[in-house]
Amino acid sequence: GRIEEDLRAALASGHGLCLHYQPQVASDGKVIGLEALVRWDHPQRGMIAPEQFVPVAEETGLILPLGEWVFRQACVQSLRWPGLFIAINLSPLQIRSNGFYDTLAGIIRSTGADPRVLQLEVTERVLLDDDDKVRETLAKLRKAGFTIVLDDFGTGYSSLSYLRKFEVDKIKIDRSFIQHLGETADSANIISAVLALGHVMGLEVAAEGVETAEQQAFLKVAGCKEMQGYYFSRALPAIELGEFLPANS
Ligand code: G
Ligand code: G
Ligand code: MN
Ligand code: NA
Repeated sequence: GRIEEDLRAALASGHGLCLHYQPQVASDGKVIGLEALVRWDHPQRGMIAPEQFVPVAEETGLILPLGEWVFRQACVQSLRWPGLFIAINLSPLQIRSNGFYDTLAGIIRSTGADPRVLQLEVTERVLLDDDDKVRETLAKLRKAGFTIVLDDFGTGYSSLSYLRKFEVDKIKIDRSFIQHLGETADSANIISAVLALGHVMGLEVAAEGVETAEQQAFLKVAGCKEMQGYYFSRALPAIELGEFLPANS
């Protein structure tokens, strides 16, 4: 279809795609990292959301060159923001693709980026098959210094067994739990329990989708040390991030 052809052209020319960055803050409000989120400024249709073209890219195989483009771009940008981590979303198809580790390692070498400031966000979807290849790839990436993050935590199936089978460093509590805070006691209880679980397992725990001062206050008291959401900032182009960055960057 049209989206496929146009995306192919955008990837070939390098025009139209860009990354926006959403700050992630510590409990004192200080920015500690940024999540890279891909955007596409289509020549005729204007800004297209990733929900519309990432699935097309996954169906057509274009997710591999798109994912490489995102990763390289984030690596280059990471060099300009020392002291901040950059989180990059990975499609399950990327992680299962042949040579994925070598592809990332090659981009790390050619850009000079430091894997220790790069966080790779994977969803439970990638872990569903429980295959050895995925497990090995993630373990290798972790050994190379990348931080592995389990994104949208709590929305998939049997999340808890993944924590045992796959080595991850960090979990990101899905925004649906944060959004329902204050409606019933359930969300608050689940969030508190996930924080406790993560912490006894030695994992970092982040909350996403924080939109209000009340949600931020609850999470802080509950011991959540990393937060992200519209309350702090939406995703912004790199040049608009100035006020969120440390003074020297
Ligand atoms: O801002 P938001 O609309 O950007 O993102 C919508 C969805 O698209 C999220 O689920 C997010 O994880 C996904 N997404 C954003 N950027 C990327 C990317 O670079 N690669 C992949 N695979 N998914 C992305
Ligand atoms: O799936 P992933 O967690 O990577 O999602 C990133 C998506 O979440 C992006 O679409 C981003 O725009 C969106 N997002 C970020 N902060 C908030 C928030 O506070 N509320 C809501 N509803 N969405 C958010
Ligand atoms: Mn994410
Ligand atoms: Na998420």
